[in-house]
Amino acid sequence: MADIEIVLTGNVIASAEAALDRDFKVHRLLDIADQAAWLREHSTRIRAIAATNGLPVDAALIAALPNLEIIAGFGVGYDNIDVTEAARRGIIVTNTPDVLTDEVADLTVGLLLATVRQIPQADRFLRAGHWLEKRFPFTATLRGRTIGIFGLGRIGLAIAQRLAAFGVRIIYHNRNKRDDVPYQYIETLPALAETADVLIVATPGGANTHHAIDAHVLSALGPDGILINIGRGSIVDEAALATALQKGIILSAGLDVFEDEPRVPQALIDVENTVLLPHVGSASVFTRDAMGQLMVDNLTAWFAGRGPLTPVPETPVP
Ligand code: NAP
Ligand code: 8YV
Repeated sequence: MADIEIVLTGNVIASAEAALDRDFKVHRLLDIADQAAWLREHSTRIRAIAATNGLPVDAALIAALPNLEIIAGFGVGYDNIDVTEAARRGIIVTNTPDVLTDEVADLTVGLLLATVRQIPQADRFLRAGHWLEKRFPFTATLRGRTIGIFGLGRIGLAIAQRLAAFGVRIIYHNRNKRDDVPYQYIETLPALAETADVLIVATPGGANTHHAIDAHVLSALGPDGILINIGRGSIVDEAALATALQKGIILSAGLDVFEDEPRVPQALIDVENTVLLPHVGSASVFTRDAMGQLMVDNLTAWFAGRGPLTPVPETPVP
């Protein structure tokens, strides 16, 4: 299949780039200065896109590639891919579910503990020499908290299972109640925020969840409330969040994702009551290798006539 030509939209882990180079003729969009001119000349030869998260595969790019068969995403979230347009044209979209679930859930628990017990703030305090002068202030606690999970899917459930060991109460909201979990279902997101005092966001991004965490939800979470977002930045109204943190409408926030990555609003950086991570939920070598392997396996399976391994629900196997 080395003669099959594909486009790679950005950077993926080296092991995946090497596998793509071994199995396909890869054109790297980032290396092409005049992409429009390049697409006019080469578009008919491209049969697949290997799509890195964050860089859009929009309707225009899909339309520019008339012989496109499959878009293989590097990541479980695919809000960067115009999946409606792909489905309309009969193009398969794949993602990388399951192989990253545990890694992201581990990171979420770490981010929650770091936020509630102010671990990065305490580290900064010690490094600055302040311990020689005074003690670090007492922090909030996880004890007695109710954790509300917005998006009890693969990752949300793995977070819940980990947090169960901490002896906290867990409740959740999805569009659909699950019959296979022991956690209480809450009918609406505002009611989830009202009942919980930690709100963990683990839904996909995209139009359905855009700014779902708004001023109203933050107000419902309350002055002892903690927001943790590992879903997508677009789910949170960042301006409303900054105001809520500045005014004590909520206590603190731990964020791994932002609306305009890698740009982070200065207001979220300036406040002390945030823990901010550069979208590292799945970013271990082990897990990125597994994600890259699954992305490549989807492409090789498709071109070997075995169908895609992990198509997204919107573009099921024909
Ligand atoms: P998943 O298994 O599809 O779970 C998504 C959950 O969100 C489902 O339970 C779904 O339930 C719920 N949901 C979807 N839309 C909703 C809406 N509008 N309102 C309420 N609930 C909604 O996906 P996953 O594998 O757990 O991944 C979840 C997301 O995590 C990804 O899409 C990605 O954005 C993010 N992620 C982030 C990182 C990181 O590095 N920070 C890494 C991996 C993934 P219903 O369908 O019943 O609503
Ligand atoms: C990665 C992610 O950051 O899988 C996702 O949806 O957000 C993360 O695992 C991303 O996919 C890598 O670019």
